[in-house]
Amino acid sequence: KRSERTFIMVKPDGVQRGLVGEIMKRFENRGYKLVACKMCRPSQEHLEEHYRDLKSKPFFPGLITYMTSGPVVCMVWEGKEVVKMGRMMLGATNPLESNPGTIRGDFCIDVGRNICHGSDSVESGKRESSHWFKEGEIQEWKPAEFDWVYE
Ligand code: DAT
Ligand code: MG
Repeated sequence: KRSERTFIMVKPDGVQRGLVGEIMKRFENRGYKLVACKMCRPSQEHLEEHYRDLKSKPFFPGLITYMTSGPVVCMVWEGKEVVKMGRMMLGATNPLESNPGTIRGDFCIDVGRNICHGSDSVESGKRESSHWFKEGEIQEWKPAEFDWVYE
């Protein structure tokens, strides 16, 4: 259970608005472990593959334009139930339905500018982590606080 991984990305609007540190801080503070992190400017093809399940949606072209509009910050976080908790920490897809206290509920308004991405299942956590990171870019390490976070 502790080795579950989720792919979290700060979208171009989150980067432009200076929210990278804030988003990372919430996962760190919770006790989750950062195992990969980089800034990049993904291609249209790379994003179309990432969002392949949404290809038929009317908002797909706009989503790709938004996502290619600037650099993003990609991360992989590891820990107990991190996929489910990551989604909860992000908030609902539509920020207007996100509770205050969640990242989207605290920092954004429109669904097309919802500042962050998080994997929706353990399976997509795996798929997305290896879509965005090469094997050598994901680190295995034991945080000093590990035994103080987990019983
Ligand atoms: P999530 O990002 O919460 O996993 P999703 O995978 O269904 O949501 O959609 C991916 C992104 O696409 C989402 O973060 C914002 C955009 N999107 C989703 N539904 C939308 C809609 N109805 N109108 C505009 N953009 C939408
Ligand atoms: Mg999704």
